[in-house]
Amino acid sequence: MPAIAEPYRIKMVEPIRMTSRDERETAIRAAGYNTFLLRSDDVYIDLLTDSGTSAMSDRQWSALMLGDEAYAGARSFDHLVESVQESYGFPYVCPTHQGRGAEHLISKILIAPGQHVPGNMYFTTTRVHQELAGGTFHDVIIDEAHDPGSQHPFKGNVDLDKFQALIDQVGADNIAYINVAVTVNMAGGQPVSMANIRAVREICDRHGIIMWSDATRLAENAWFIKEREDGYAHRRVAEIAKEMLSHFDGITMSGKKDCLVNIGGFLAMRDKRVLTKARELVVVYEGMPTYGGLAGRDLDAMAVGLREALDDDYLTHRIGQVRYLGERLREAGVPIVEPIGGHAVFIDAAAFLDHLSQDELPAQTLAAEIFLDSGVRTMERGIVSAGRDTAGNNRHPKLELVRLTIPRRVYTNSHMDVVAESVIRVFERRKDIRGLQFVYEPPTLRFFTSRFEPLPAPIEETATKEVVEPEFATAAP
Ligand code: PLI
Repeated sequence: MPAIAEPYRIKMVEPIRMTSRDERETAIRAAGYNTFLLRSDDVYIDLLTDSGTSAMSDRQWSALMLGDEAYAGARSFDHLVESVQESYGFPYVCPTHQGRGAEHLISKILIAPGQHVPGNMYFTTTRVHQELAGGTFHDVIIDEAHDPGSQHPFKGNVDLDKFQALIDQVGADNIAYINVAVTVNMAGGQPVSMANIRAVREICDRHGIIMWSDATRLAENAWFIKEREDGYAHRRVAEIAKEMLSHFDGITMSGKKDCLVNIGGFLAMRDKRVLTKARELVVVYEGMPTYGGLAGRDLDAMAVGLREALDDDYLTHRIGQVRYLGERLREAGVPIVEPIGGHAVFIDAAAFLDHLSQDELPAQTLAAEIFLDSGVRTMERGIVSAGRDTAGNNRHPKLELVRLTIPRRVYTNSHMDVVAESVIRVFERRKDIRGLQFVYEPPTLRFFTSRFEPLPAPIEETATKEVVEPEFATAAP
């Protein structure tokens, strides 16, 4: 495989700071061992998320300067609508401040309390909005998605039997809609095949079920179809993406990923009645229907970014960089989710720290340890992210992962080398790592703001310590 360089030149740089081990210890303690609560200035390489962290192009910065900041009827809105119509094929668009704003509105529009919402694995904010609207989420992803080692090329696929079984069980009328995410974030950035999308559409048509997509990473999904699905190798990603979206009634979009902007989102749909309802709600929760909580300049930057994200060369480099990091880790024996996904490398924290139980929070612990080692910030995607069920019990997801998420167009492969070396160092001393416990837990989306502390050392270890370091006892106040 020939080397692939960044398909862009760097025009502006942002300095980042290296820190000492002492500084990192102070920082992670102050953050309650939660990487979400670290200050960005204390982070060396930030792989917390690919959301809103992209570098914009010169064309996007130019578009920003042309933003129309009129309160109503801004031409920036027209630019976004034109871009969505041309690239995604939906006639109607309702902007929102970001993806979860769109999820909030569509959940309120489509879900009647007591209804069911199948989806190909949950996403945190999506499920919360479905539940707040009175819906019950059902995971209908294929079993392979829950197996970090499975090499299935489309681990994001909907399991058609599970979907049909749910219809048989609750009745099509009690299904608000099906939400198909492309790609599936929580499964490791895994794609859905075109054949699967078509098959889901057929079931929906047979039963009169509405079919929406969380299209947040649709460009990356389309690239995987080009790479892996028969008949698509010679098509442009932009065409594949449009074909994918042609099967859906509508999409929720977090522009912060595959529209290459730092803030923004929208709903796009075919049904004018849904647009009318979205417009009724958007004025209450977000802003006027032509800006939806965004500045005109944000709409313009998004209109340009969503086209750029569908470029074949950009995507080949983007997904190639994620793969570069993943392959370095795999070669060193670090357990990762395979195949390597589109936006991130996911470490299998349960296998990495196999001496910890899931209740000792292996992924949260590993994210804190990687930060301590090198200042690289990653994210927990396991028991902490899964939260509690409606009865208040901890959910125990099958996947207990740490996500190394690569921002778009931001880092080079030299950064990826630093990250790989750090993870490998932590892997080599993994047996010495102890777990964490909660000291503060908010009622919803707990991963954002929970605080933790290290679990106490086992009795025998404490006893040994007291013998070796007796001054501990005397130094105490
Ligand atoms: O962060 P928002 O509100 O713009 O988008 C919410 C959202 C919806 N769907 C999916 C698949 C997401 O990944 C997503 C946000 N993801 C974040 C913030 C992430 O770090 O992955």
